[in-house]
Amino acid sequence: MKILVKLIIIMLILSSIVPSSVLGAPIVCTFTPNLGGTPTISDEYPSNTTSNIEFTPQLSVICNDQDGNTMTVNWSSNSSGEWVVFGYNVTTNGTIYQTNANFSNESTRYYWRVNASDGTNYIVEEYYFTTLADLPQFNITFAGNPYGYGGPLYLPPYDLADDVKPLADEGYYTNASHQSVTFMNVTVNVTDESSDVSEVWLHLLNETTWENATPNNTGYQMIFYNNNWTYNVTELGNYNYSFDIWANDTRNNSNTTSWEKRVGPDEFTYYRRYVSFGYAPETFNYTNENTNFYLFAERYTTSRPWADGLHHDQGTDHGDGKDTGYLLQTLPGEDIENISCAGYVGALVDETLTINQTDVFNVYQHTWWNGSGISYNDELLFGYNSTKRDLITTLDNPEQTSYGTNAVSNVSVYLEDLYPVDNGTYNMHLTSRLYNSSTEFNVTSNSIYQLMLMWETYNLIVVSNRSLLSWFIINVPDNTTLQDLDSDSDGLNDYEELYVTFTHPFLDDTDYDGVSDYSENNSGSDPNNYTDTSEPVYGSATFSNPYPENNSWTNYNDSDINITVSNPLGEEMDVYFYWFNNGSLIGSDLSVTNNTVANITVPFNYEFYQQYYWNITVVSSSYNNQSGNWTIQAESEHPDIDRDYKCYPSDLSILVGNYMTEGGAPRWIRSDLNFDGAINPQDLSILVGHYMEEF
Ligand SMILES: [Ca+2]
Ligand SMILES: [Ca+2]
Ligand SMILES: [Ca+2]
Ligand SMILES: [Ca+2]
Repeated sequence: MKILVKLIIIMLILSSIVPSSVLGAPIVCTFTPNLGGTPTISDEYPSNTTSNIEFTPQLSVICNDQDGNTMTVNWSSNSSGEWVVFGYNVTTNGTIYQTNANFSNESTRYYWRVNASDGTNYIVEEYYFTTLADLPQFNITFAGNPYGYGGPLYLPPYDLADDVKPLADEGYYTNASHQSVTFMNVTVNVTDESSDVSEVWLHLLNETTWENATPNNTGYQMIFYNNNWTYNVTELGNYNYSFDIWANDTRNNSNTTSWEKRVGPDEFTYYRRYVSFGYAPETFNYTNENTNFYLFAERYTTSRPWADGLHHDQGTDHGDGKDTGYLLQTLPGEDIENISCAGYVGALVDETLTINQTDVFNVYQHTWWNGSGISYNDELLFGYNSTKRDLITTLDNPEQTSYGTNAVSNVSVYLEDLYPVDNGTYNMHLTSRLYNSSTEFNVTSNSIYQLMLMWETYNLIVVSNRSLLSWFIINVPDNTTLQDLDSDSDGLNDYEELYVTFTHPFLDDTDYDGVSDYSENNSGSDPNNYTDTSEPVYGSATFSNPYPENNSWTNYNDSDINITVSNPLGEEMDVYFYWFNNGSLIGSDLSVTNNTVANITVPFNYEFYQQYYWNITVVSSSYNNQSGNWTIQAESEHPDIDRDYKCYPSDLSILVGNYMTEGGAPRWIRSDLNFDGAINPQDLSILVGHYMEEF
């Protein structure tokens, strides 16, 4: 070092007194005068502020000195808690390198400095970078039944742009769905940026209890290939299930994720998904009423609480998110359910329905609507998606025939908070008709989500509440069958309701105005317009099949009186039984179902050969009908005896014969009877006399 310093001093002295051109070439090669230029530092790696840098990277910079002087370079970092030099270079112009063993933690920001000096001038540059996250990352690509047909229309939105809504694989479970099967298959893709994934486990949540939290439980199976782990979870009970995935990497870093639903593209808020197993599947059956569906709205917007509120992961809506609804098997209440859009609206069958494979051959539509650009005569497009990928095609080419194209009722009603039009009074129109499907279409518990009914027109509003009731019936039977049914016992048969009055065959007051469909139809008010009512016009309650039959003979101790009672409104009835002679009440049978038997018991035995007259009064909320009277004539204990009040020998033989066959109780053997084992004529007279005396 001392020799070098002396040499530099000598050179400096020489350079100050000798022109450089005089100096020999060997000296020029080893001596660079410092003319005041400052070193520069550039092209650092990792670039300042960058992220996802691998651990302990090789740091580098390019040092340049304007005068070409040799530079001394110090590298320092504060990774140990204070600024400490960790590297040293002596360099001429060019790239230099160092590493720092401390720069080895994941997701950590490291600051580093480079100080380059040419002996006179120096420069310091400070940088930072962030190491990569070395946690296993998850993508749950499937959770469902890979052998099941169907699945939700869309996958979870995750980080995709709002317009990109990929379709789910067949069998994918939508959130909160009910399944008849008792298993699920889960496939998850696990990646790790800097090391290999070593372990992946499924943790199952059964309602509120974590199960199978230890690896390799026999309750499920794990298959590994590439970066996809597939679990077959079997033998699940009738509960709500969810799950977590947990993974570890070879650096012993672990991470976990849950089966969740993201509630919006702009808000990183999630809630846990679940699926329910073991539900007994229903079969669509018109007479069970389980083919009836009512329209409900489900809001989903870009903001909470409605962001992606749909079970099937449609994602968020650009606008107010009122263009999709649900079809549920429950009646709506007073609140107006409305779906609306400038383009089209649709409604999906409830995901909680579990059904057997069912062919859909027609759908009956009864919807209240308003469209600013259409008239009553415009047909509303309507259809289903035969497979989820055919949804748009099917909508563009609805296969339908209709019973009518005119609105069958119109109601002017004030509605709040409607889109796209503001609050106001709307003329709502009712279209009610049957669509036949010419294309075979069947649904199962897992494809029920695909059954979507849609209308495509401009600025359409479709509403429903208990008075403006919008409903659908899947698989309406043929007309002959309908004509034999009055499912709601309102006096109109189901054919009349669907195709004549356009009322609900399972509701006796479709528009919920307090007057029955039958009565409105009879009196001329609109059974679909809750603002149009009239005084009820009732028919009469009717009675049939009185027992005992009128003017018939009956046994003295037959205490039963009954009669079949009916009324056209199908109401329950209280039936009172009276003795016609004096008007005294015999008894009553209350809350008798329409078209069934009302029954009482007479509290005494009839007198022989007397006539009794009785009648009934039928009372319900709509009826107070009194019958004429019927006659009961009481006869003897033995109805095959001639009833002329005289005893003939033939009667005696019948009497004795009956007596002898009645069971031979000891009481019949009187002490004055000379009973020697054979029946003599005097025995008969005693027997008959005894018989006659007994009453
Ligand atoms: Ca009816
Ligand atoms: Ca009805
Ligand atoms: Ca009514
Ligand atoms: Ca009405």
